[in-house]
Amino acid sequence: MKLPLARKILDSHIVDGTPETGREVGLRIDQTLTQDATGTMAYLEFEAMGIPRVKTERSVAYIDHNTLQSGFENADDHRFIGSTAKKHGIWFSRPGNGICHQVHLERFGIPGKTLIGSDSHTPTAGGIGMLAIGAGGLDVAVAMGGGSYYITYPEIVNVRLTGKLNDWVAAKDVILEVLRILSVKGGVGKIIEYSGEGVSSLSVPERATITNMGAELGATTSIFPSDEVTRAFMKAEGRECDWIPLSADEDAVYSSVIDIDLSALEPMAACPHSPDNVKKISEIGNIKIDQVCIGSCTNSSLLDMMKVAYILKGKTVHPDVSLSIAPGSKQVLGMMSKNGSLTSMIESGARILESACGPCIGMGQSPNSGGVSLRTFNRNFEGRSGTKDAGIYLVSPEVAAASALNGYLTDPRELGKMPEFKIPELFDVNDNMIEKPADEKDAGSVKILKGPNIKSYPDTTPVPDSLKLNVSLKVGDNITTDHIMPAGAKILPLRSNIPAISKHCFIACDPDFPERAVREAPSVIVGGVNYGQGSSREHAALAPLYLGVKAVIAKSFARIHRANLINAGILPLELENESDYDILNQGDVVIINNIYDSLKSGEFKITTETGKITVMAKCPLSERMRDILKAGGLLAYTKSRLN
Ligand code: MIC
Ligand code: SF4
Repeated sequence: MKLPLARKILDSHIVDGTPETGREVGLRIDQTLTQDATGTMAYLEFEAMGIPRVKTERSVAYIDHNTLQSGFENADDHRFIGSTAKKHGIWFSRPGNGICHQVHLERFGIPGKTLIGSDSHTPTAGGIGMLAIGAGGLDVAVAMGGGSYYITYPEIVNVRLTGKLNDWVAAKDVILEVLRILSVKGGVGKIIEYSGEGVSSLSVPERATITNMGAELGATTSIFPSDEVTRAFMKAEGRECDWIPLSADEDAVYSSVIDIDLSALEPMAACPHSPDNVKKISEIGNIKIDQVCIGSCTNSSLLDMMKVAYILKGKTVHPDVSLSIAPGSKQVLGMMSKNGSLTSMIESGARILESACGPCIGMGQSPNSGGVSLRTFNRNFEGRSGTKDAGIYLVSPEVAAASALNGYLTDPRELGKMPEFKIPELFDVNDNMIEKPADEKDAGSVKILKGPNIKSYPDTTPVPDSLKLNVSLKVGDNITTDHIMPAGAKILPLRSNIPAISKHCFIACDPDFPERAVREAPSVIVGGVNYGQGSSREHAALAPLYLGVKAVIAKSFARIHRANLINAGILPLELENESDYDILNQGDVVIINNIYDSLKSGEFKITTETGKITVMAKCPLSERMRDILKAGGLLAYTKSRLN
């Protein structure tokens, strides 16, 4: 059979299971990455497994999310991660060095290798032909310890690109078009593989914008071939030796094909409050704006920054607009300062932020009440910016910069002909902010530095044979992990303290939930379609676990969150009949009997206490998943196997 590229990499890494769509397979993982907001928990889990040194080819710990230090917590977490990394064989990218995905692409990613990261935008590395997947922290901890990473063998969807982008139309518009076509749940169970003659016209950072935001499709990952463009990028990074050519077989067989003519695309925006609410700028019109934020792992490369600087040069940001810019890495920022881009930005009145996630995760720059903010980021979920009633539009850097000058949403094609932006053949490589781990012989003397806010992994219990549960919450469709476990400057410092962070669980939907859940424990949550979309944060499973949630009954689940629930020992039950959602209500009491038999058959019978209502739910589980649930979660399962 003629194979897609993703299949070639997947199949060469399978260590358990058979490559059939829908079946669970275990993959050998070559590289891992963590960021600080999920990393503390991942390293506590790694520590709990008692493995002295990582067994991967390369593991890297980044500090990029929790960089606002308004108390001791984040600084303590940075020191904990730095010392753990040093001891256990992990490379450490210090705060200030940049956003994990940008830096990983620059310095560590390798075509054809597998990478899992405790961040949903890990697929950014698919831009250089790496098979890069977002996962929960515990899955990353297991992979660091040499364990396999399990996924459902995905379908491979081919996006065939033809033509070439017109002036001022961007890679962001390509992924917005894919989101418009497929929606935020259209990628679940799929890998999106790009091919076609249009690929060669896209640079690596442009490809990475597309694979990055493929996370918003719910896809397992996205991938581009590794070609001469990839080679030039790796050479510019001084890593040509890591390059290999990779592509799909000619006439490879895909589960479906989407054709996109790059030359037919226009500048677009994802309107509030979902990344798939995509419209053309020309359709939305010249709405007045209050804020523009440029940066994030989606759009913070040197090319993006040079385009923005060109647009801003010699002009002033509109008086009604606050413009902030966060370059993606120290490498990008350094090169901008040398080529004058930074000067153009500063002189225009842009507020330059450190190279980190910043406003993307609500770490500062929350918009004014009811404000309209244009952002080059990847998520515009309600409230994520820190201002609940703000309207966030996701746009390209070109749209963002042109609009910041005008004070209203602007089609950048109004700027006329676009010059050619020449990216240097060699980048300024300086890894002075990446610390090597201690040699194995010296690792014993490295002390782990743990601050008082760092609490251990919560207790879990094996799933019992029957459960009587209060329905403590009922929510609607497309509930994001930002609803379940909000981020932002106030809550993020609690990521290493599950008892404290659980007090904020679901407060965006119902401020009384945390107290009620404790009072009514054990309990179950009822949800709609695509429950748990968005981030990989396992806190969206660990906080409910801590509050006594034993199961979630939903119409369907997002991939990473479903895995995180199972890893935490919580049952993810999918309604067989979506209309049964209407008959389950908050305040009901439900009984689930014969759970051990149901774990085997995958069929669960849920009855209300009165016996009047019975609904059926499915929960297809591999033998491994059943054992994880019976052990009380992946950590307990892994520990028992290591023993
Ligand atoms: C995000 O963009 O939502 C985050 C913050 O990067 C998350 C990880 C987290 O919650 O720490 C993600 O995408 O996985
Ligand atoms: Fe950071 Fe935002 Fe990227 Fe998440 S999406 S990794 S918060 S820049």
